[in-house]
Amino acid sequence: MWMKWVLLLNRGWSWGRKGLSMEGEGVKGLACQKTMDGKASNGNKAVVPSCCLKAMACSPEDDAKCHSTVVSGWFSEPHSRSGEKGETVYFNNPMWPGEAHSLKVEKVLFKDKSEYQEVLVFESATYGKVLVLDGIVQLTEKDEFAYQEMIAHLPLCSTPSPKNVLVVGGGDGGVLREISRHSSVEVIDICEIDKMVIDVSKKFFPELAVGFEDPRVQLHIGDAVEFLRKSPAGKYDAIIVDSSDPVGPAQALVEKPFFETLARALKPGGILCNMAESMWLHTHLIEDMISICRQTFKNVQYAWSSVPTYPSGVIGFVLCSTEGPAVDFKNPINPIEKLDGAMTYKREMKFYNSDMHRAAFALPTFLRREVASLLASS
Ligand code: SPD
Repeated sequence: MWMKWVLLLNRGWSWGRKGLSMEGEGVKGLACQKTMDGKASNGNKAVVPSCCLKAMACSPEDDAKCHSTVVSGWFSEPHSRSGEKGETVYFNNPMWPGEAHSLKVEKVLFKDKSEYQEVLVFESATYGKVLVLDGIVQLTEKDEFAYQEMIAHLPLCSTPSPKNVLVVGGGDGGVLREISRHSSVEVIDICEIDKMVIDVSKKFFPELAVGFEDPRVQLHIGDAVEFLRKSPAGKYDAIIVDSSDPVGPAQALVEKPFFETLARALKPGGILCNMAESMWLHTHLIEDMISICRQTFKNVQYAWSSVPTYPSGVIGFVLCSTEGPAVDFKNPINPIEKLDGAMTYKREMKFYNSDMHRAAFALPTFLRREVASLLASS
């Protein structure tokens, strides 16, 4: 837990007398009594569940109640609970302070705590089944393909004939399903830390979990940092990091040592595609990722896609390539339309095509300026 707090501090979070606050973001004044040494103000060792940490619900009474994410028939992304008079009380989420994203719940289908996080599946009124980890929407049946298709094909269509591919995270199987469309691929390693996510996906999201049925898939359950340390250098043509947000189990996945390990595992000219949050909400996080990647990789680019059920309705990707044959990310060298049967393999593609690929790198002016200056300065 201490480690997590140190990492949060490194990314601009700070513990004040009243709790966790994000510099410049105006998230202050919550009644938290934890201190820098990880102790509660009464001197006892403080144990903060990761989802509570995310929700900044760190007063003892809120710790006890903050796991119920469905209140009055609605799921809300900042954790919520019933107040004393039956009213809905929302906690702030440090990843998107001051806003809430809600889906109407028809039925809760599954709720449990794994070793790493709280796992929730519910049937929503308008987005089909929804998978939620530690109170944060990971996918819905209605819009999952926008994310899975882009995070898989942006890298794989940017390299001539990918053979060895690694997925970090991605336990729902959706990214595997997309990689399977590429017949050049011989090995698809996946390293997912939480077996419960895989089991839940197999039970409730068969259209995604179908990805695990491909005989090229080799599943490794464990910590990706450890897995990569043991991987032979230069093994992969492409690595796709399909993680949850960088608080909780996915925290180490946005730190420099992790990117160095990824670069080591890639071939010369190998490609990394990393989930990179929202340009509207996480400019600092994106800037940090780009500067870290710039120190480690030869070529770094930012792309994005629309996903209605992610906060602010968009999600980004940082794409990098290692020293070696040059990669032109913006113009797919391995177009999906020319890969025999790829667009209809097992199920019709719904979002990605070569035009969407090129368009994904078109950045709004505020971000283009930011990215250009980061790439020029490092
Ligand atoms: N803010 C949510 C980001 C979730 C990214 N991972 C989604 C996993 C889908 N395979």
